[in-house]
Amino acid sequence: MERRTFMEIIGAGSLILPPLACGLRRPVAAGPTFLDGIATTCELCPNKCSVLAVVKDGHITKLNPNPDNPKSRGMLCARGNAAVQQVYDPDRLKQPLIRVGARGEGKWRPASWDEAFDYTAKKLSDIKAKHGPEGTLWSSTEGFQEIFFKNLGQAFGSPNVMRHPSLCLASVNLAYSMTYGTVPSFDLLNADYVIMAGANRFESIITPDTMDLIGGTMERKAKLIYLDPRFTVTASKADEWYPIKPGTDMAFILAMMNVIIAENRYDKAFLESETVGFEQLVEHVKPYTPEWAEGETEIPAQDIARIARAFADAAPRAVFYAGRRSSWYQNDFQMRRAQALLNAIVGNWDRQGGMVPNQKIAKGEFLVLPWDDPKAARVDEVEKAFPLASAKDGVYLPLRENLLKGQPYPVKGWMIYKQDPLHALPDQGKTMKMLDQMEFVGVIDIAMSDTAWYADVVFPESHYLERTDPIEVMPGIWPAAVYRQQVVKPIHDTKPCLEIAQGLAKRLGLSDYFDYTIEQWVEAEAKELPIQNGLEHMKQRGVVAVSQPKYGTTRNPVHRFLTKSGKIELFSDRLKEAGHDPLPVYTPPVQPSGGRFRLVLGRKATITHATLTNLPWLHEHNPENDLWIHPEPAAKLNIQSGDLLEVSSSVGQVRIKARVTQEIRPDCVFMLHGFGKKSPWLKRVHNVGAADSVLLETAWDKVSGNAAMHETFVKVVKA
Ligand SMILES: Nc1nc2c(c(=O)[nH]1)N[C@H]1C(S)=C(S)[C@@H](COP(=O)(O)OP(=O)(O)OC[C@H]3O[C@@H](n4cnc5c(=O)[nH]c(N)nc54)[C@H](O)[C@@H]3O)O[C@H]1N2
Ligand SMILES: Nc1nc2c(c(=O)[nH]1)N[C@H]1C(S)=C(S)[C@@H](COP(=O)(O)OP(=O)(O)OC[C@H]3O[C@@H](n4cnc5c(=O)[nH]c(N)nc54)[C@H](O)[C@@H]3O)O[C@H]1N2
Ligand code: SF4
Ligand SMILES: [Mo]
Repeated sequence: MERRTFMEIIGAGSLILPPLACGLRRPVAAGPTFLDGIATTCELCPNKCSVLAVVKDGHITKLNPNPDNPKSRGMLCARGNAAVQQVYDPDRLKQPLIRVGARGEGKWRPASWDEAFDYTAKKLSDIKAKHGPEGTLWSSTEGFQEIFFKNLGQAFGSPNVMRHPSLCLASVNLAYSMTYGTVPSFDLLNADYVIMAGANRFESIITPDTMDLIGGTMERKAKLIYLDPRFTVTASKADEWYPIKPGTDMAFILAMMNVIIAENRYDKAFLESETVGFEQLVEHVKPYTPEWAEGETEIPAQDIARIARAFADAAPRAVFYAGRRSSWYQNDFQMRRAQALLNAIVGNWDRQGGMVPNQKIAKGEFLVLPWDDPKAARVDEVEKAFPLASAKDGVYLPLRENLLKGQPYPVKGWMIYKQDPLHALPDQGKTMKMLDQMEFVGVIDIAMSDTAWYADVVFPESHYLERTDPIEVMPGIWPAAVYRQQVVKPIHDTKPCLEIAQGLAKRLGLSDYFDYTIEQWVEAEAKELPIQNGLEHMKQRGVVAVSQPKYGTTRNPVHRFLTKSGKIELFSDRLKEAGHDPLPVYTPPVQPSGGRFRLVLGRKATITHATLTNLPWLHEHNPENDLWIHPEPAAKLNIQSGDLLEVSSSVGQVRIKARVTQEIRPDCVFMLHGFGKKSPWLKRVHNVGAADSVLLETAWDKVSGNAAMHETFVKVVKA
């Protein structure tokens, strides 16, 4: 694609959506597709939008959005478009590599796949002989081939299969599960009143919420109230923006409940029939008045009271939106529980424009030979320390603490799939120590990430446009099953994760667990799709979806919520039994002292986490990160935009340029993720800007074990 065309598509600085999406206001029912291309599914972030890839003479020339998918609403964002460039990126991994110099020295020798498999299998077998299979850690982030990597770790016998949620959304998921027995979606397409607290939907894209919010606020005029210490793009599109004092959202929510209950604006019939613990909640929120909350949040009491009334009046078409990345504070679970309770008392559950339990699309499953359960307990001791958390996903930061102490047993091998722990975990120095104490580190990636740079063997996975992956069901109000099929043959010596797992399995004596092809796997899944000739349909269209959402499926007298009481639990006995507050109790956050600032994090529409900053089309939009600082403290510190700063926390120090802006509160600073790379192969961002993970301190939420990434205070001086 011509560069100019691409720039036209992504626009300049606006919300980054191609023209088709802007013209598309409603979910598209399955119908004829007027766009050409091979149907597949984007892998550049967790949304998995549907794509039609245009191929000319064996070369991908363009990616179009596929309007069949009601979840992606005919949208393909700037990152999704830039995937073309990723395939042909000269900086991508092109063949297996084995380290020859010291770790991090950057001396590699290209290896054949046989060599890379033999070498890795020998190392893993040696560790198993010495420490047992539990002496290995298998960590990964979501992706359609992640299942094969997890299966290999489990078949190997390790209990230490560690997924990403405890860096991302574990606390919000647990809060809604403990309350409703499930994690719902929010019907932004039909809501009349939306409150978002630090859910930066116009930059942190979640489908279909981002597109529905555009429809909602710009076309349908639904009210959007937005709380964020920063003036984000979402703030700029909101009806009201409040630069809330960080860490005080729970005070705002409790005060809203105080008003709604005191003024009898709650849904009495719903509370009586569907919930337990309302009497306790009534007593609990009495002290939390708007006047009290004003002192905590710095949001005027009259605004809190007015918003509470308007929210209750608009219900059930009113939502306090849950947010996605809930790795904020040490009381994150309880803050999200407070949101869940606020939604419950206005009765927006399972109603159009409210909070709706997710629907799914049926699909088949390929049955693999079962392996034995691991003999050892997990090294993160999740069952003991966080009995309510998801034991199968684990808790990453407590795991790192234990691992560094060698407790309860040593872990000496680390296999990593589609994850960059040096950037994804707070305190990069500590993660580096964790890498250092490993006898073996193997990374499966598409790029030479920083973690790959410190590995012993790097396995290049084929790009998503070069692979066929399992069919995945994306649950939601408009659920979809999506398919990723190979668009072009791998252009370098790369393999999909399944074949990497099979290569290792063969040498580890585990081949029986991987005795199938991706085609057989997909065929088994497609057989039970609710459509005729499922596989053929998927190859042609890439999507099976519902044309209309279902509301109210759980609003009937026989429905039981998947909680202990079978009802929505406002007061939670299970929390009490586990030693936690059964109703959310507010504790004021510790404030930065001694001229320090709270470091807050967030995203931009053209970056995914710590990646894509090296890709030319996107790099142009994000050449370097900088530190947002308010003009008042900047003046005191004699800092001007562009000045080089030294920013330090108790665990690290970075140099980064200043951006003096009123778009942030005076007590916070902010920087984007994805810069200050150690890997010289990411040449545009190698030593450019700074990595937030260097500064972030280790802290986690007490109930879920989710990382708490807004608890770090930093000192800022001119360099
Ligand atoms: N400091 C800080 N830490 C954070 C966050 C933050 O905002 N700031 N956000 C948190 C959140 S919400 C999340 S979800 C996590 C995400 O944490 P990570 O999953 O580590 O996120 P990414 O930076 O996207 O890194 C993914 C890696 O996968 C590689 N990759 C991409 N596509 C493929 C593929 O198809 N196959 C393979 N094998 N590899 C691929 C990329 O090159 C990259 O090295 O980070 C968490 N940690
Ligand atoms: N473009 C893009 N889109 C993405 C992703 C991506 O990497 N890039 N990643 C996807 C993933 S995995 C996730 S988890 C989601 C994350 O999406 P979100 O859940 O929206 O999270 P963040 O973008 O990290 O935004 C957090 C916001 O909270 C604000 N904030 C900080 N402290 C407080 C506070 O105390 N109170 C309030 N009210 N606000 C606060 C920050 O300033 C920031 O703007 O985005 C998804 N979508
Ligand atoms: S939001 Fe963008 S990057 Fe994420 S899946 Fe969709 S098109 Fe791809
Ligand atoms: Mo995330």
